[in-house]
Amino acid sequence: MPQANNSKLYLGGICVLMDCSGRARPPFDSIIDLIGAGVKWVQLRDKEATRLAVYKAARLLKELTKANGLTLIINDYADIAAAIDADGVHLGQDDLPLSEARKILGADKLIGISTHNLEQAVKAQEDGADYIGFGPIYATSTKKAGPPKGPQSIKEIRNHIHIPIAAIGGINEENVAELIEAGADALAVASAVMDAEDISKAADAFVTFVTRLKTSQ
Ligand code: 3NM
Repeated sequence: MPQANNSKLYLGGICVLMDCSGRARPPFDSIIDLIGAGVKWVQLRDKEATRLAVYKAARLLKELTKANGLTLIINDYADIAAAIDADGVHLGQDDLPLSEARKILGADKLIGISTHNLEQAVKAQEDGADYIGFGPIYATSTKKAGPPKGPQSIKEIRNHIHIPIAAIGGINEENVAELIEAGADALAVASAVMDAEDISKAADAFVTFVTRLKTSQ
């Protein structure tokens, strides 16, 4: 089971991006379903809400994730992650440099970085990231993320990266198997879960499927 080098937190399986940007459901609507389905890692991502709204949502999620043993990562905002004592922050290439986020969060918190090519992935690892996101693997409408790189890209990245790799972008139940086969530790998923009519059912299917794939590896 992949773990961050500085903690015992779980960094494998599926990471559900609780992406609230443009989605009608508030995060509290879905977190109970995700917990019930056995999801162990969530990331709060809202590119549209005010920082105050993100902070308030994060504070509530913290209570629920802590009580149920989930890893909670806050997208973009190291200060909010620190304020609510989240497990860590996920940074993009245009966010605060990792070294600055580390000053805010300290050595024990997780810092993940979105990467889109080998150079960025290696740099994130050298800078002390605890995991990388790598994508987009497939076409996605959740983010303007450039052309899809395909599952083969995970194989190439895996040869150079020893920290956990979360594949991201257009992931659904049909393509998880080839990504795990290619060497992804985790699958970061937004729309396939958050846009599902039944979040609980969609998340449960992912968890069951990914657990089966991982244990048969
Ligand atoms: N980052 P969905 S792709 C947030 O390539 C994000 O870094 C990406 O959403 C990257 O599962 C992406 O709906 C969107 O495709 C993921």
